[in-house]
Amino acid sequence: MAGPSIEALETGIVSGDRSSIGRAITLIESARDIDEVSAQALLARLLPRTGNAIRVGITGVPGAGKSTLLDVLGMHLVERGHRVAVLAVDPSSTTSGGSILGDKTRMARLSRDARAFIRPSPSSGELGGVAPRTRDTMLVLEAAGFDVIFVETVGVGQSETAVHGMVDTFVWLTIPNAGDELQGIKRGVLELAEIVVVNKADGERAVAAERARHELANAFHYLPRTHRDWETPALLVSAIEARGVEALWQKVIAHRETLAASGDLERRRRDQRKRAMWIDLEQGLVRTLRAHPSLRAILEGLEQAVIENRMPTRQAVIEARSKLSLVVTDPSS
Ligand SMILES: Nc1nc2c(ncn2[C@@H]2O[C@H](COP(=O)(O)OP(=O)(O)OP(=O)(O)O)[C@@H](O)[C@H]2O)c(=O)[nH]1
Ligand SMILES: [Mg+2]
Repeated sequence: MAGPSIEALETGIVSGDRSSIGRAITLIESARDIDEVSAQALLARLLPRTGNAIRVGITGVPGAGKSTLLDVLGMHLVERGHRVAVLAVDPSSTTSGGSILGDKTRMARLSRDARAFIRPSPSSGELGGVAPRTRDTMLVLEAAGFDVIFVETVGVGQSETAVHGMVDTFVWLTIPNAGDELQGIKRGVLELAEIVVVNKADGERAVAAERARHELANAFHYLPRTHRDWETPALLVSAIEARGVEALWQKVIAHRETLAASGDLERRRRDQRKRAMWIDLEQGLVRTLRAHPSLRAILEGLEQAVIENRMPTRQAVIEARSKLSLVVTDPSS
């Protein structure tokens, strides 16, 4: 991408210039190697200015009201002096194509507010590529002075785990329904949820919402804790009527203080960085292997042998690894 130098971008970002932020995110999301190198050089310079935001993940089934809630919560916070960013992690956004429009219309007020920044999911498709880019984008926004960052994801596949791996507090949003509330929870979410929120507690649904909240609060009382000093609370909100929003924010702050008090906030972030590096490296290594000129043919041969059932799967893996170690010790082979 021809454009301003890394130094100029850095200066622009630090002063909060939106077009510099936009350019940096474009670099981060680019699939070109040369842009990747520039993006990482930029991040390396920005790193000392990162880490100051309150990072919150929010997940829930499609239509639970995540974007609507973030619009009111985001406005609530900017009106109290915060600068708020909302990032989306949506591994399916390339196929559905609806996420950008949805985000802009559901966050109608926040998306027009100069104190806020909304970024839909990068359209690189696979979650493996989306999560590291969202993480990097978060760092750019922190360097630009955004002090509250929300990461919204629809609860499909591994997206919750990916988001949990980049935030301080993980919020699970649900809506009242007739049956057993716990049946609506995916197993993995039980262990991750640090705050549970029942949305749409308004109109005819108000009673069912309170019942759902009560059931969930009970359940989380008996479930293993996410942290020894924290019992996952269950709250009621109505995003449409902007009710329960300050109470939710107070819980976010309380959770963060609980983590910080024991040193676990810093430990969590250190651990997140470590994991992010290894996950990214593992995926990157496989891509490198597949593209390697002399390994490619060997891997394709092994793959074919496995497909045709001429070779056990693990034997193919063992052979691939021994060929790899030859390449590593003698790169010219
Ligand atoms: N009655 C009521 N409706 C709500 C409330 N919050 C959201 N909705 C409605 O629920 C629908 C979905 O809201 P969104 O905010 O787009 O939900 P989402 O969870 O972001 O959806 P995806 O991004 O598609 O996963 C919209 O029609 C909203 O108007 C609420 O508090 N009460
Ligand atoms: Mg949404």
